[in-house]
Amino acid sequence: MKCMASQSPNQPTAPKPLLPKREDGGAVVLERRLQRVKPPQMYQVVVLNDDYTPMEFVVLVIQEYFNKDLATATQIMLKIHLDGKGVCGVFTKDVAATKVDQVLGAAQQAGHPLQCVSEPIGP
Ligand code: TYC
Repeated sequence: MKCMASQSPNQPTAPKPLLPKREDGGAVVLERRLQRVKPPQMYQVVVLNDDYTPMEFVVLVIQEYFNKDLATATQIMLKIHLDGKGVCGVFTKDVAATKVDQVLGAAQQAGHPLQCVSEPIGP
């Protein structure tokens, strides 16, 4: 039988430790890492005032596509009516584009000139 110089042939060997011995006294080193992902550009969906679309229709649209309750939708509609425009929600680019399409589609189908756009927000 071949054997290594340091070990005698019939000597039982000590069981191998399951974990390697730590020589750092259990110290934990926290590394500061650069953040690698930035939040996506967000877009606000803005509904515009006009002289012809009925208030009730605007309230329904805001409830339906922006998940607002009646009171909130009414407040937003009145703000649009008084200020000329109002933000109905803030979304990622694709979702905002879909909301604009849905509002314009509903307005067109009902024969109203309601306008809606999406705008990037933030610095
Ligand atoms: N100005 C409209 C009216 O008096 C109501 C209205 C509100 C229209 C909001 C569009 O986005 C709008 N009938």
